[in-house]
Amino acid sequence: MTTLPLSESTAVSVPPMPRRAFLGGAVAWGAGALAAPAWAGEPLAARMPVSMKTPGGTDLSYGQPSAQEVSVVRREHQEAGFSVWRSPLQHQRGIITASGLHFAVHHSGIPEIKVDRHALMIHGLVKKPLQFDLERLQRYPMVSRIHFLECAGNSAANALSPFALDQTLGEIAGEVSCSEWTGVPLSYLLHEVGLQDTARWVVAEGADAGSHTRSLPLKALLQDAMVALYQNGERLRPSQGYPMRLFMPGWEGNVNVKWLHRLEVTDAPAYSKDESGLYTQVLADGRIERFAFHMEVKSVITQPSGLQAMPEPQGFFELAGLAWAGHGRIARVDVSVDGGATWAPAQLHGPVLDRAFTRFTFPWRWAGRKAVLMSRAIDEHGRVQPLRSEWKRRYALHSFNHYNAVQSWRVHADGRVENCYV
Ligand SMILES: Nc1nc2c(c(=O)[nH]1)N[C@H]1C(S)=C(S)[C@@H](COP(=O)(O)O)O[C@H]1N2
Ligand SMILES: [Mo]
Repeated sequence: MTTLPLSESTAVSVPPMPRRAFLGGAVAWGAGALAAPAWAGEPLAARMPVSMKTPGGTDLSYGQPSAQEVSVVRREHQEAGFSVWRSPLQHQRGIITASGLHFAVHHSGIPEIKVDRHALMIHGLVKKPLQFDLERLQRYPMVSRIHFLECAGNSAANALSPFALDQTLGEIAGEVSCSEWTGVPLSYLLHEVGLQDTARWVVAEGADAGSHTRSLPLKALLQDAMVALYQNGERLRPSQGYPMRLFMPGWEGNVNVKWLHRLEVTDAPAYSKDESGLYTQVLADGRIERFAFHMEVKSVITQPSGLQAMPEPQGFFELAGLAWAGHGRIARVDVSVDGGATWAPAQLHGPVLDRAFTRFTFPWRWAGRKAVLMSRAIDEHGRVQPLRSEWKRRYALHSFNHYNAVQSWRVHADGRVENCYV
């Protein structure tokens, strides 16, 4: 046996925190933040945590978050008979949403699907209709991609309510999440069934009680769609469409049909109930927008955010947030701490992925006075997140889908943080 030489014998120096984290000076920590601990001077043995004195407990066969994190949960809202579970984005750090916290929208509840009795049928303007059960799909080559998913109606209250509701970020804008999705590109399956010359659209239907149905243009599906089987490395959760869902990166949530069981290739849209009503919207000039699939460029400051409190009466605070865009990558996020009077670029943290959450931070020295925090994302094509007033000018008074306006947080002098309109 040979022993490896210890190579770490030279002095080690600690790299400094990034300069820009200090806003050109020393960090103004609040009083007490760096005070000496109460036990300073005690012998080491006296400070041994209780947990080191007895053997620990057992683990679970499927892991759970710490019991002390019970407040980090989705909350259900019933809306027009739909069940909407919003993700607590104010607790998310990093670009992947924990699967158990992924937002969910169920129009007719979660169907109980027996995987051995479920199959995806592809028929219509095809040469050879086929059925694909999970076992069969499993044998196709798969791709993995990290993408956000956002409900068209996310942030609807900010669009509709004449005054800003005093709620958490999750309650206001928690109908968006980001996961790694793994599945079979739809083009492989469409290749297998063969398309007829007149094929232009695909009508996707879910196996739930309301038979959730959307028509999608074939050309875009061939480029980007997958039949997703896995989310964050494990089989889809029932909430996300177990055992299979359609996934179309960057497009409004409702086209990502869960519990997918039928794709009918057609020459025209089906004009199904929801796509003729709910998922159309009235513009300010009275025209109606339909089949507006892409979700627009958007960002939110996650920390601090609605109903949170600043941890110190004043001092250094790193603002953190998430940005995403349905047309591609995030190019820049600007932050304002003075209600939009001045803006400065935030730091983007990699990886900056196509149609995925991108994390950003912004160093701020809070003076302990009233402030309004805002973030404005810009995508790689130069699309800029609008102000609320700009968004409202584009749409009719009662339109609420595709709301992507800048989210503003008022920080009160006492440290309370509250949703506000600018
Ligand atoms: N079959 C089926 N698919 C569905 C829905 C549904 O109710 N039934 N809801 C849609 C809506 S409105 C949204 S926003 C997304 C939400 O996906 P998630 O629940 O996985 O977050 O699923 C879509 N797919
Ligand atoms: Mo949705």
